[in-house]
Amino acid sequence: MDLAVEVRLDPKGPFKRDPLAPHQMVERITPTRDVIVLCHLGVPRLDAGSWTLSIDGLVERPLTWRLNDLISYPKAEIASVHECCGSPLAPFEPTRRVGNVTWGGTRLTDILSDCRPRAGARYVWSYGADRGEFAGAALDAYVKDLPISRIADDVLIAYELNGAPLPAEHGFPARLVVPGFYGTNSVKWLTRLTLADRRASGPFTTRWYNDPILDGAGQPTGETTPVWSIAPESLIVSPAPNATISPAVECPIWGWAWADGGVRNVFVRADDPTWRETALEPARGREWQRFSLSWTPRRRGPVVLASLAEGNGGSLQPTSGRRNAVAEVPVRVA
Ligand SMILES: Nc1nc2c(c(=O)[nH]1)N[C@H]1C(S)=C(S)[C@@H](COP(=O)(O)O)O[C@H]1N2
Ligand SMILES: [Mo]
Repeated sequence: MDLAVEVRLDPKGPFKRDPLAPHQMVERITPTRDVIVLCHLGVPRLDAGSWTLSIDGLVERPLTWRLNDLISYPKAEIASVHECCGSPLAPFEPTRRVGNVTWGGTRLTDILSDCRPRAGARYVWSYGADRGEFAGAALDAYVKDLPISRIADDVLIAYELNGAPLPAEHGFPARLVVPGFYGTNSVKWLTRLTLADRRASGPFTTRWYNDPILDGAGQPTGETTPVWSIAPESLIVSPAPNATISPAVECPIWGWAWADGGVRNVFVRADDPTWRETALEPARGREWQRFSLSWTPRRRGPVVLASLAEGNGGSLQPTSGRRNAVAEVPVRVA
């Protein structure tokens, strides 16, 4: 019989930290105190000495690691955009809960190869130690999944955020990090991974976090797609909303853009309807990319600035109706 160890949650119930406003996102690496926090069920307080991570399911050799075992593997460091896709109950609402952080940890491929995955394994299910109630559903654990093909890249079991041990609210002592996927997939307080031939069956992988696929006319096709890859997105850091800009003087407009797979163009709209191409730095790993444009306002009055990213695959940020919709920044030329 399993000895059910009671997990202490503090707080018990949903807990979050709101992101910086876009005009405050001036740093390339978001300081830990400003990184978004999203906990659906509460914050488990886990003891590093007794924490374990088990891998089971479609493997030749199920294994369990303690934190010291995990740390003894070569440490990988990855800087990556970290973005919440917003509430699963309002999946199309843009929230811009985003930052760019560095993670340190053990590559999932390194520990997984010790378990010798079986040929039929197609998905990795990941379990968090948190449990409780979400939107009326009672949950034994927070469970997500990802396609096994993804982990060849850079999926980590992270034990560091921005060079320091993970704070409790970010998943202490260790969490999954799936760079390029929305934050919801990066399971915190990770205790178990199961290799399977199908997607996980819990509400966070079936009922929520599946977007309807729309047809060319924007009508639902009846099909859904998992909320995995981060869609192209951008935001203007400067100027700030409601700034006053001098006419006929050069005004630098700059911001960040990102997407799973990187961004190849960012366009900015200022005081005429054209989308102007900006100077965009090349993608560096999975970090967000800086874009800039020098704009000289030609007329006085209110102007609404906006930026639009184009992913490397060619898909454009939509102007409205989706979580990655174009954001507008109203300013005044005077
Ligand atoms: N175990 C567990 N992992 C979780 C969550 C959770 O509620 N429980 N929330 C997810 C969501 S929705 C997001 S956006 C990210 C946020 O990570 P952060 O709080 O470290 O920024 O964690 C994900 N991992
Ligand atoms: Mo999230």
